[in-house]
Parts: sequence; C-alpha cells; structure tokens
Amino acid sequence: MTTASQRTAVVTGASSGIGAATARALAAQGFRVICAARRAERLQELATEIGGVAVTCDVTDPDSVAQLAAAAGDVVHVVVNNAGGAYGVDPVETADAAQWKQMYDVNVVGILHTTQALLPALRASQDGLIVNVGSTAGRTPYETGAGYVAAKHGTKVVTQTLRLELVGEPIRISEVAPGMVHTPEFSLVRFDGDQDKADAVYAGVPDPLVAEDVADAIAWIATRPAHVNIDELVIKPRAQAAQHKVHRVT
Ligand code: 8X3
Repeated sequence: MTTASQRTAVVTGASSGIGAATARALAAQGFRVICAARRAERLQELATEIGGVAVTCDVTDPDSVAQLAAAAGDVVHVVVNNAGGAYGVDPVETADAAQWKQMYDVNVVGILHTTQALLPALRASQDGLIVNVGSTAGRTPYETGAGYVAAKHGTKVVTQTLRLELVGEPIRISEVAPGMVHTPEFSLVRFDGDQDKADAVYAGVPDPLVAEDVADAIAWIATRPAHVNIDELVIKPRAQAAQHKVHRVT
C-alpha cells in the first residue's frame, strides 16, 4: 500500500543480483519500489515479496522506458540505473563489434533513456536522486575487457556530465562503482553461459563482495540528507587491492 509520505524509487535490472538486492534494501528503508527488468516472472516475485511494483522494461528501448516512467507516476525520488552487463572477454584485435555496441547500448544509452523519461518526476519530487551503477572497470582498463571498460567509462562520464548540467536543481547524481562482486549472472553472461570460466573469476578469492554489499551502499546514499551528494563510491572486497591485484588462496 502506498502512503502519502512514501518515497518512490525506480530500480532497473531488478530481476537479479545487485538490482534485486537494491530493490529489497530500498523497500526496507520504506521506499515504494518500482522494479524494472526484462524478465517479468522473476520481477513479479520480487515485487510481491517487497510490496513493490513490477514493470517489464528493456532500458535500451525508449518506448519501453516511457512505459516504465508512466507506471512510476508523476513523482519519483530515486532512480537506480543498475541495468547493465558485460558481453565477451576478448582482446581488441578479435573482439566482436556487435557485443561492444550491445554493451554501450545497455550501460550508457540505457541511462540516457531512463534519465530523459524520469527527470520530470525527479524534479517534481523536489529531492531527487539518480544512482548510476558503474564499475571499477570505469576507472582502470584491463586486458580483454576494453569493450566493457569503455562502456563503464561512459557510465561514469554521463554521471559526471549530468551533475554539471543539473546543478542548482533539487536532484543529486551519484555513481557506485563496484569491483569484484560475486553474483550468479554477471560473469556467466560475460562468458556466454560457461559456468567453469565464470567460477574461475572468483576462484580462491576469500570473500568477494555480494550483491547485498552494493545494495547497502546504494541505500546509504539514498538515505543521506538532501544536501549531501555522494559523487562516487568505489567499493571492492578487501581481497581486491586494485583491478589486477587480487588476493587468492590456493
Ligand atoms: C565488474 C567489475 O572487474 O569484472 O563491473 O570489470 S570487473
């Protein structure tokens, strides 16, 4: 049930991983959460669990995002642009251009669509917040990751630019940039369903982050006072000192 004082949050990519954990974390903070993702069934289960609203949405499709904005209503306080992903692990010399375009589409253009569709409702809240989920890949290049690294640098730059463009308005803009997060799908998707390769990413790492760690950070950002803008928050497991420097127990 929605109460007059309840704040509304939209979370994209909410069907699993960081998105689902963020929807739960924001609901626990009292938000009415609009859960958006492509997979309707999983989304509905989550929405039912947290008393939120499920909206099937593909952020790369502006018409679909317009429907999300209509479902969210005239006043939205928080938008978490979590939908994103990595496709492929290849050196530049042999990388697949279609995968690169797909990564740019979901990690960068998706944010363009949700921002354009939801800015009026964020303004109407008089205390809006956009949290874009970036990555340590948006800070440090690594071999075989250029397509994803470029896309996540794009996420960061869109976030920084939007903060410049909206200064003076009652809207905060943040980026959360996680490092190694062990979710069931991120690496599996990246390796096109190869579970062994996906598992190898986290092999021997004592405690990679889990989705709830990142969700906790996003919920913290969303519950700061209105004048406090967390520009960017890089979050890595203790075992990851840098992109290439990961402690593994063999
Ligand atoms: C995920 C972090 O290191 O796989 O965004 O690029 S990494």
